[in-house]
Amino acid sequence: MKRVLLFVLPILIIVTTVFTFFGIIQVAFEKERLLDDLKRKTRSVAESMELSVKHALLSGNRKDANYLAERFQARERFQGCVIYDAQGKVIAITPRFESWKEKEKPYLRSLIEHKLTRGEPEQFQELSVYSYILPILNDDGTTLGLVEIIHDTAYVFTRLGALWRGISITLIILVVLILLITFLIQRHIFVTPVQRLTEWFLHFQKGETNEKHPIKEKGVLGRLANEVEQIALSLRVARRSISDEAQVRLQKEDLWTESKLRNFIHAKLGENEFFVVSNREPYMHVIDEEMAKPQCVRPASGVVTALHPILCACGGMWVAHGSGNADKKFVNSKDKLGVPSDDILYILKRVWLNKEEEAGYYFGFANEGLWPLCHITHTRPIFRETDWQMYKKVNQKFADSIIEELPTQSPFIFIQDYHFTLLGKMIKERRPDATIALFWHIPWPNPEIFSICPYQEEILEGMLGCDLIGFHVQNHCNNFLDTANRLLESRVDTEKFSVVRFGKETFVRSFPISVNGYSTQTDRKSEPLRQVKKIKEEFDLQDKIVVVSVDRIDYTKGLIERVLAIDRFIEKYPHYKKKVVFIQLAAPSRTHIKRYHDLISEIDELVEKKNWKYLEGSWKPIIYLKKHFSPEDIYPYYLLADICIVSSLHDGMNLVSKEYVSCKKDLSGALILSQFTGASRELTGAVLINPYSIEEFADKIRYTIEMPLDEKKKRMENMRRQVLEHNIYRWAADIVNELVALKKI
Ligand code: ADQ
Repeated sequence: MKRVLLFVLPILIIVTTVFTFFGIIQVAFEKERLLDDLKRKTRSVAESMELSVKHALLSGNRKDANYLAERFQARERFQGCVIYDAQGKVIAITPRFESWKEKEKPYLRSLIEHKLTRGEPEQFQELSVYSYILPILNDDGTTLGLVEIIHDTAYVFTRLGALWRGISITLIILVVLILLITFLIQRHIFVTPVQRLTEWFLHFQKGETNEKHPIKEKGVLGRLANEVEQIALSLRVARRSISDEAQVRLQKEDLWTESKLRNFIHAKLGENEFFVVSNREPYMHVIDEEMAKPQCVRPASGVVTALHPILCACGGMWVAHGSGNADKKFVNSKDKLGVPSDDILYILKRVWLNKEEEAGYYFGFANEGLWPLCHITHTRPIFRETDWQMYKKVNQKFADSIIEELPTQSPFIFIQDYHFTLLGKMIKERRPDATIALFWHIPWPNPEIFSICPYQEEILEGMLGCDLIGFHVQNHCNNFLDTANRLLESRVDTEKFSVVRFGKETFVRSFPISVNGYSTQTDRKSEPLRQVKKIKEEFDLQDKIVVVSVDRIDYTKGLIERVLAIDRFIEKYPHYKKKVVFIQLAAPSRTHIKRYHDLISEIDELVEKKNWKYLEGSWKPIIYLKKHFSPEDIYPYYLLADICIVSSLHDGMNLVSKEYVSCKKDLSGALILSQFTGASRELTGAVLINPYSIEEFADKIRYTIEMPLDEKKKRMENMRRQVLEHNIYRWAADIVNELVALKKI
């Protein structure tokens, strides 16, 4: 409709202007004609009365004069007659014009004297009238008196009004006709053929043959369709051959690499497109307060760390919350952008949330409710009805945003984490052909703990809309199956590891997430070593044992326990004073939540207190670097760390431990790892700790420092093998493989 208007608007403007112009001319002519007509009529009435008035004046009979004037009272149109004597005095007047007498008429004397006629428009009360005065002459040429005929001119304007109405109605009819005809023409020559073409493309995309749905268009559009058909066919052939080649190459390579995953995805998914949905976006545009210009940053998030290399490998679309304060400046009209900006590999679609939505869905329900519910850290989950309503609304918003992107052929959607428990069901209801997997990046609690959630049923139902649910470790899978079994009317198949509800089956599997071999993230090999040197000089680390930790500031990561253990370690083994330095890289996160806000102050105070306690010269035990680092900035810290400590109180996997291990190509370094991380199941070469046991933790620090070099090497070798063989590409491939096997895409 917009296009029709755009096309027809200039025509309408021209037609209306021309019509109005001619209308004005026509009305002006008509006015002239009617007024002339009126004047003529008035004059002839006056002349027709001349003789009768002359007799009345000569006889001096007022009765006759009154009779003549009163005859006008009954006339249909508003008319009147006034008879004057030779002095200009009124001797008879039509009663409806009685007050006309009071009107000053300085011209009467001159008319009488010079025997002149006068015809002029006049005003009578609110009326416009035309007055015509004729002198009545005696036979000897002297003036006996005057007769005045007054005629209302209103009917002229009524006629003109009617004329305007007629012109306007004709114009409206004309405009409507032009619109209608244009609409029909454009429908016939443009919309219908394009609709037919679109339909044909849809059938073509689904691979339906040309005999069943031939191209009906002739002429230019027909030729266009033929060209597109050729291109589409070549694309399809190219894809098929890529997928065949991929199958062959897959069989040759052992270790999972970016290119192997790309081949694998092409081979397995063929033409099915790949979509990832997460709350956190892989790239944020933020305006730095100091620099005052937008910067592109990679958020500190395990989910982003894991998923980004996969999207780089196989393309597709990542749908996420646009949370950067300058994000809107970098998207196109469909809220999308290609990333990474210097070498575009996939599409990022940003979904916008207002403050209330973000507060209720993200900070409220997801991070004050589900996050503490799933992590056993003794932080009480908070469930507010308003947060839950916002959480549902935002899930629906994401569902709508994804559905409008889905292609006709069964797409593959990979949902991330506890922010989107309802998304699987919402998408499945509208696109049952979509294959949906959900990966749960945090732990899943046992049924007793989960049952405190007031919305347990809707959450489980939402998750079971997916075809596959993945957890890091088998224990979380078992907890989920127990939860579905106990809290929902469903059948759990313990052989197939699936949940069946109302005939819909959802498979539950463990897929331990990993990293992509962290060292490959920077191209210039000399740069990190230069950075290592710089950091060592800056913090005076030359002859020190360096222990590094890298975390988001979160109560699940055990930062407080770590500082207490460091304190105990120095207290118990004081000969390590000035010999060991603990570096903590800490990125503030979820700072709008009070618990996180308080935690930041608590850590600040504790670090300050402990550093003060042991301060000796320029040495202090803890170097606390509270900010967000880019992966390239973290890398040199991993390189220089003799030990890395991960002391989470509860963690789905923990990628920092795997990043550290994958950086240690020379097999140097050692890992102290909490037994409550998913990673502790795989990284058996780590020194395991219970972060709640400060005494044991402190001892394990000493134990690791004093561990013989050979043993350290062996342990590191063992952990590196595990991480390299089970890297992030393998993780993605395992999930896709499982889905293909389950769904037979
Ligand atoms: P997270 O809780 O975010 O992830 P984690 O797995 O340790 O935890 O990943 C954190 C990521 O952020 C790492 O890539 C790390 O390098 C980065 N990071 C940490 N501190 C940083 C800093 N100061 N500056 C910049 N970057 C920093 C969730 C679950 C985990 C699970 C992952 C992936 O809680 O259990 O391992 O998802 O599934």
